[in-house]
Amino acid sequence: MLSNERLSDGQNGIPVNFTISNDEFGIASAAIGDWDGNGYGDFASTVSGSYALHVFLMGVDSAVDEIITVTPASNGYGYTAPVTGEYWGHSLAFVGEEPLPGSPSETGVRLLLSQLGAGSIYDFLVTRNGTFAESRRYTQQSPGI
Ligand SMILES: [Ca+2]
Repeated sequence: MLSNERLSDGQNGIPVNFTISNDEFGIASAAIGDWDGNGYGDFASTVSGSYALHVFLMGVDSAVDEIITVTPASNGYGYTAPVTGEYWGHSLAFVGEEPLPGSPSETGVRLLLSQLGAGSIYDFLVTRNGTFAESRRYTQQSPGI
């Protein structure tokens, strides 16, 4: 291991009081490559208790340069917000970086996110300005599943 940094409230670029006690901050995380092209690997992480998906753009000395947050209230989500007992973001996987529809010079990150309790998997294309360029939900009732 070349480095080991803890990211939590008030450390390494995480604002004070960014997390909430028992909110399941970081329950799922995924490396997303170097989305902003600054030479440092970036990652995404979920907060299942408050239905948030954060993208952390990393910088020098494992410090967070920027945090991009999307939630079910963000533009482009398109589905009913989860309710208590539905663990939105219980697991997370990075699919890839791809051009944004209608704005091919910009890229978004495509992520798969599960919603435990609701039997759903979401396929999101997240933008740098904290919106969903695409949002799809798959359930047992989806065609082909
Ligand atoms: Ca980066």
